[in-house]
Amino acid sequence: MGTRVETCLRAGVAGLVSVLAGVAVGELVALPISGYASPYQAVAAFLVDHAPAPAREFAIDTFGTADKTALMVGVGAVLVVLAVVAGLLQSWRPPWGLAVVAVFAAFGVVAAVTRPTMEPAFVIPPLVAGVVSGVALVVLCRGAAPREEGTDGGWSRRQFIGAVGVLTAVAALSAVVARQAGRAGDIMAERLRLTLPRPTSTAAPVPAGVDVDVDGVTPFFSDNATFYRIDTALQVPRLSTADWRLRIHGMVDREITLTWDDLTAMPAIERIITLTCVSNEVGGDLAGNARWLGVPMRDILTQAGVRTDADMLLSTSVDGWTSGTPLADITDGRDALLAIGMNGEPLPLEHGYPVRQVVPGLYGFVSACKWVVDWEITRFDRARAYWTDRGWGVRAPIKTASRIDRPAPLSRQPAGRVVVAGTAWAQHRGISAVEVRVDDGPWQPADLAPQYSIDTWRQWVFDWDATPGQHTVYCRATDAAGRTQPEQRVAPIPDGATGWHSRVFRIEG
Ligand SMILES: Nc1nc2c(c(=O)[nH]1)N[C@H]1C(S)=C(S)[C@@H](COP(=O)(O)O)O[C@H]1N2
Ligand SMILES: [Mo]
Repeated sequence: MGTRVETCLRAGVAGLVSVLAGVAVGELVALPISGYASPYQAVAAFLVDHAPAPAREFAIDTFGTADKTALMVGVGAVLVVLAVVAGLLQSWRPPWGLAVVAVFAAFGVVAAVTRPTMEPAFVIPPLVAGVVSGVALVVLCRGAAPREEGTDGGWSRRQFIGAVGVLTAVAALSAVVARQAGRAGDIMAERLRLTLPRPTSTAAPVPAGVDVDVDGVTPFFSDNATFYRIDTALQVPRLSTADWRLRIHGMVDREITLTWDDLTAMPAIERIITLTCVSNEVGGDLAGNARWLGVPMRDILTQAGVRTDADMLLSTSVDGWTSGTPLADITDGRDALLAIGMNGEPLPLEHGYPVRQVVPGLYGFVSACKWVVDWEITRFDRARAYWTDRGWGVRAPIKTASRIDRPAPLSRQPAGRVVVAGTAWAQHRGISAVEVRVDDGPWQPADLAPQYSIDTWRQWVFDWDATPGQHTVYCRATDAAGRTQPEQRVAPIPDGATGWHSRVFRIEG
């Protein structure tokens, strides 16, 4: 090979691998900062924002829905050309190659700081990318000049190829890791962009007073951020709407597979439903109430045509967890939902994004499958679910529960009026009464907040005329069928705790 050609080749390759390694390391550094800190994406987004309208329209017309991919490829192509140019310049007119890299890094910084989602740390990845590219470029170009008779400094061909190999490995490894980990950020970004369908039936209006006007009572609505979370997932599944499928099979007339578009094309309803975990001890807080948006599960079962001898829905999540739900509880008219929205947003990732089940009246472990991807219509005498295999119950309707939320346990209160208040639930039956007992005294009725629906919890308040000394206060609820919580303490396993909740208070004299 002619020395001149080889020199050009070496310079170009030096520029290319230096810049690619720098960019890949920059992407890697962006990961822990934020899902929006990618300098590559920032540059692409910056170009979109600042492109003249005709150019943008041309791109959309030409590439259609592939315009984003086209943009990313385009940015990559420009980067490759500039990298080669930087290598050539740095070899013959140093430090002009370095200057090209510096300009490009500066552009990355500008793009990063003008993002609407900007955080100060966003400047770090493009700076790191610039430094890595620059150092690699200087070192590699110094070695790029082939060793000639009478000159010094250049590397042997073997040395040069070795250095290029190392940088290529750095670039490839960083790119792979960044891409894998970036998926998580992609799903979060997808969730933020997602628009949910409008419900064809909205939840009944929430009457004033469902939240009693007393501090320290669990609010009627639980926030998505603080909603209790229970699952076996070590790593929250990352399932995009594009990848989501629900396969419905087993004892059905027709096997069907729903996509996200199929599901969101079906009429969705919005309902307020209180979810509860069977693992609650007496007085436990593993319960939450949210406004859910979803497609009635029975509508989907109807599409598939359930055979009459089936009695169980075995649902499987993308990470392999299973729940077994009585088909009767899904088809009896209650609002069992294949949910896609929670409190006006797409489901949070930890709560089952993009699709989960919510069945009023049943504990979560037999009904509330998150990240659900598979429905097998089967029979209880043929199939078992995750927790059933580990000693928990098979059918588990939620047991009536009531809890004292305030005052705090063991708190000191002045004698006189002490407001005791809390929450009670008996989903899909409803709460008809809550009573309070002080020490060995008589049971006295508490005031109930309005009942939103039989599927939601209900707050209660009791005005206690407290006398000095230490007192134990008990509560118990009665469901709409007239059954009062039993005193007998039973552990959560296998199908839910029973017993009265109590708290001890010191009343000052
Ligand atoms: N995929 C999956 N779904 C699951 C679980 C799980 O471990 N994996 N746990 C269930 C249990 S025991 C409960 S109580 C509810 C809790 O739902 P949340 O975390 O949204 O409050 O999810 C149910 N759905
Ligand atoms: Mo649970």
